[in-house]
Order: sequence, then structure tokens, then C-alpha cells
Amino acid sequence: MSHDPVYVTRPFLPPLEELIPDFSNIWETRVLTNSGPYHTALEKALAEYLEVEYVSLFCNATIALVTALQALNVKGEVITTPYSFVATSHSLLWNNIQPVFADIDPVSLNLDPDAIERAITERTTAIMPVHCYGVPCDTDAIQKIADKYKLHVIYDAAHAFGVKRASGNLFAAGDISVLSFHATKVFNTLEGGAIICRTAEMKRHIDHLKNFGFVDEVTVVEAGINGKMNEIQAAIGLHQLNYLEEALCRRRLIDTQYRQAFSQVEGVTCMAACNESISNCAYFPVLIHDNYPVTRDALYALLREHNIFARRYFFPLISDFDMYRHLPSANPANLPVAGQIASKVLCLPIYPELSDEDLQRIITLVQNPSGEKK
Ligand code: T4K
Repeated sequence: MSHDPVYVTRPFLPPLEELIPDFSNIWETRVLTNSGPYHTALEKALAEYLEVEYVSLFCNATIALVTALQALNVKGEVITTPYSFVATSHSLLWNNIQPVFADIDPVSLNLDPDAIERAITERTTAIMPVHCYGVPCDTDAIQKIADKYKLHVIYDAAHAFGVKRASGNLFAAGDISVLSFHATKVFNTLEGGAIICRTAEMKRHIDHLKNFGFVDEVTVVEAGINGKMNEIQAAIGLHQLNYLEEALCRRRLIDTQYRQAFSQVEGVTCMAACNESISNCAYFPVLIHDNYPVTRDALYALLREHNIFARRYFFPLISDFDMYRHLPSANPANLPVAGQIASKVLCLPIYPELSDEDLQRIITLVQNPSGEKK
């Protein structure tokens, strides 16, 4: 029997009929963008939901990262992780900053604080860690290093929307956190993103930077970019918020079922559950070890044969792309843990509308890749 394709994710959308009155309103008023009422309302709603004071909406997280670095006037070298989506380090190149890759911790898969400290040079001005898969970085250790060497910290929190942490708000860590609201994320506005910062003055600065540097009709203070979110996206975001808890619950249920199913499968490990945080279950990465019956890539291919499109996030490492390979810090000998993890990882489908039947098919294939009758 052939099945519809199952992708690593499928964007959640609110019922269309709920959106129509807001779309009609936007059509009528002709306020389409440039900080309209939906934009203002979503910034306020997100600040409340995330329990932070200052949120600036963006057209996507990549432009938000580029802007965050501008806002802090970051130059020279920035220490970052090779185990991420390429937008993380691209944002540095867009600012003529040299990325310096440091290795990751084998459990959290986030930047290893010791490796960060070893990578510091006279040119280092900031650290750009990623809360990879929504797992919180060791923010205390990172802040200690930042304070000791007087460095900025810009968190790429693209995966972390909806993550709660017992030991304090994750988004209060560092100078700035950047969220992504891309279609593939836990909370989406089709495309979109946001910067969370700590002061009203910084928010003002960021809001100027995302609007070409305009301060008022006749004053441009710096070379800003067009990073604005439009009204349709903001309206969708407001509706998405109403469904967020439901969507997170379904994700957590799928996460639990995968974990239970794989607990006895030799050669497959799941990410360790982080005791002090409530996960957003944005991704479901598994590591496929040498004692599993087939290789990671063979499992990836087997799933594809069954119309299941798992993804090898984050393989290749950013540092292995040709355009980054020449950097001294990109040497695989400098990044042994990241290299190991990238060769073993497979992200399985997880999204609110994943059916029980499809979930079971994925589980069965992972449990028994050779298809032998048991
Ligand atoms: N920092 C980090 C750590 C990130 O992971 C990302 C983005 C960023 C920064 C930058 O954020 P943004 O500037 O995008 O806001 C996807 C996403 O495009 C990307 O946003 C995301 N990270 C990355 C991890 O994944 P691809 O190239 O794998 O996407 P794609 O098009 O192959 O989508 C994956 C699957 O999702 C598809 O097979 C089907 C499904 N899908 C996707 C889209 C776009 C849908 O069903 N509908 C859709 O509209 O990068």
C-alpha cells in the first residue's frame, strides 16, 4: 500500500475561516506593513507569552541575527558552533566577522563552554551559541566566560520557542536572543523571526535598524536593512498562539512514544531529557551507532523508500561546507564531537498532525530495519 509522503515536519496552521476576518480587515484598511496594528499586537502578545519585556519582530531569523550583530557593533572574531543550520554562521559573514568554530558537548549538542574558552583570542568580541533542537545551552557557564573576557553573547534561539526552564527564563540569558518563526518551526508566521533584547534603548535601536535606519520621516541614522514582518504574518502569528499549547502537547506525546519505542533498540539513542527544562519537542533527533544493524544513511534511505523523509540535521557540519573549510577552526581535529554526532544523527518526523499510523510505521521501520519477521 502506498502512503502519502511524511516529511520531517509539517507546518501547523490555524483554521482558515478564523483568519478571514483579520485578512478582510487588512484588505480594508490597506495597512499591510511598517509596524501596523497586528505587528504591535503580536509583539505585545509574544512578550507576554515569553515573559520578556522587549520583542522586535522580523521577517526571518537570519536577518534578525545579522541585525543583532549590528546592534551590538560586533566585529573581529565570534565563537560559534559548527553544529547548526548554516544561517548561524552566515550571519557573521554578512557582518564581515570571522566565525571561529568550537566543539560541542556530547550530551546537550550545544557549544562546550571549555571549548569556547580555549577558542578565545585577542580578536574575539562575542559568542554566538545555538540552543540546538531547543535544548538550553549552559547559559551560566557561557555568561561567566563572557563576563571574564568582556564578550557579547547572542543566542541563536531559532529552535527554542516554547522552551521553559526551571532555573530562569532562557531568553533572559545573554545580550540578545533570536527566534525563528519559519514554517518548519514550533510556532510559525510562514516566515518570520524576532529579537529579544534587554533594554528599551536597545529595542529602539533594533527597530531603527530593521527599518532602513529611519528614526523619523527625515532622519536616517545608520545603514539599516528592511527586516520588517508584514501584517498578514503578524495576524497569523496571533492566531497561532491560541493553538500553541495544544500543538506542544501533541509534540510531547509523539516524543514520549518514540522514546518508549526506542528504549530497547540496540544502537539507537535519543537525546537525554533535560531535567530542568520543559522541552518544546521541536525535533526528534536520534543517534545511530555502529552496533545498529544498518548505517545511519541506510536507515535514512530505507525510510525514504517508504515515503518517510527524515533529515540529517546537522550534517554536514557548517565547518565542512567548502566556503568555511579553509578556516583554521574548521579543521575536523578541532571538532571531534561535532564530527561524530553529525555522522550519526537522524531527525525523525515530529509535528502536531503526524498521525498515529504514520508514527507507528516510522517506529516499526527503525525498530526493525532489515524487515525480518520477529
Ligand atoms: N538558526 C538556526 C539554528 C536555524 O535552524 C535556522 C533555520 C535559522 C537560524 C534561520 O531561521 P530563518 O531565517 O529560516 O527564520 C529548514 C528551514 O528552512 C530553516 O528555517 C531551518 N532553520 C532549518 C533547520 O530547516 P530546510 O532546507 O531543511 O527546509 P525544507 O524546505 O527542506 O523543509 C523541511 C521539510 O519541511 C520539507 O521537507 C517539508 C516541510 N515543509 C517545509 C516548508 C518550508 C512544509 O511542509 N512546508 C513548508 O512550507 O531548512
